Order: sequence, then C-alpha cells, then structure tokens
Amino acid sequence: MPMTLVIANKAYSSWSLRPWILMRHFNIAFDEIVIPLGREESRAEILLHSPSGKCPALRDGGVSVWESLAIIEYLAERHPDCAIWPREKAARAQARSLAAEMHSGFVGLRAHLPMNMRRPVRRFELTPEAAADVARLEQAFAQARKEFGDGGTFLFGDFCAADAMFAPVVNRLHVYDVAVTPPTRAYMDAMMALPAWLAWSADAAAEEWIIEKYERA
Ligand SMILES: N[C@@H](CCC(=O)N[C@@H](CS)C(=O)NCC(=O)O)C(=O)O
Repeated sequence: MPMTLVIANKAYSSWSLRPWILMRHFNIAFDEIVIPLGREESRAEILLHSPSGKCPALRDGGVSVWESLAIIEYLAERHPDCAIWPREKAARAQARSLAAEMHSGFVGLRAHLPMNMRRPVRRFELTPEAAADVARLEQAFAQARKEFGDGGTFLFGDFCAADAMFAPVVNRLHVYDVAVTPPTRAYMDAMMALPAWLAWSADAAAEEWIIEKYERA
C-alpha cells in the first residue's frame, strides 16, 4: 500500500512542498490528501492526520510521522536505495546542517515573504531581517556548491533533501524578484526546471482557494 502524504494548499504551504518534491523527485509512490487552510474545519481535518495540527504529515501503514524534517529522515531510512542525503559523510553533514538551519531559521524571510506559487514576479522591498537572511542563504549555497556541488547543478551536485528544504525559498527569491548573484540564479533555475517542481506549480495554479494574508506582499 502506498504511503499517504497530507499537505496543505500547494499555492502557499511551504512546509508541505518540502517532502512532496522530494518524494516526487525520487519516484517514491504516495497518495496525497490536500487540506486547504483558513477554513473553519481546517484544523479539525488536519488533526485527523497530524497530532500537531500542522501539515505535512505522512502515514505509512501503522507509522505516522509529522514535521517536514522528520518525514524526510523517515523517507531516507525507508529508501536507502535513493540518495536522499548525499552519500559522502562530509557532504551529508553539511546537507543536514543546512536542512536544520532552514527548518529552524530564516524567520525574517519566511515572515516577510510568504511562499506563493501563483504570484506574478514583482519586486518587493526587503526588510533588513529578510535581506540578512538572503545574504546568509547565498553564502550557504555558494559554500555547498564550491565544496560539494561539482557533480551537478544542485547544492551537493544531485538534488537531495537539502535542496528540498530550500525549494520554497527558491519560490520566494523568484516571485519577489530578489536581487541575487548569477550562481544563485542558476541554482534557482535548476530547481524550477525539475519535473517535480513543474508538477507542484501546475497543481498550485489550478487551486481555487485564495488566502488573503498570503497575497499581501
Ligand atoms: N515545523 C513544521 C511546520 C508546519 C506548518 O507550519 N505547516 C503549516 C502549513 S505550511 C500548517 O499546517 N498550518 C496550519 C495551522 O497553523 O493551523 C514542519 O516542519 O512541518
């Protein structure tokens, strides 16, 4: 029986995008349940699948996992055949550090520039906190690419869990037309050309739900 991934709106749910793009990219079979946020019944519906009341959540038979990063670790254990984390120890350590940094940080960017897959590209002034986050992102991307990126176009060469964690950031940098260096732009373009990215974007474009608070920026 395939696993079930419970996610929120594809237009807005950055945390949902992370495990989804990873599973799709690695051809890991799953069914999905989309629970649109912002309705009276949203929380009760999510709680049926996720004890935290937040998406994403993964169900694998009797196993239940929530929190995006825990889901990614579960997938890596379940599919040792897929290079979900880089195979090489030093690369893997850095990839895990970056994934954890993304999971717990970049609050200025996340709060100021919500992910919005349908937003037309339009410049939006950054707060100092968001600008500092962008500077750190670019530094982190450049370091990973320099040390470990030789074999491909992603942070550690081939697409891996660290890239999945940064996928929503790529949307933010793109749609808010953030000024970035050419290597960061090349990384963004590689991400946005992935079949899994295009599939998520198409589904997001087809969604009818609009949540005003994510449309203000
Ligand atoms: N730390 C969680 C964050 C999950 C999260 O905040 N999900 C949002 C959607 S992007 C959510 O479910 N919000 C529902 C709510 O807060 O009521 C993770 O990494 O999975």
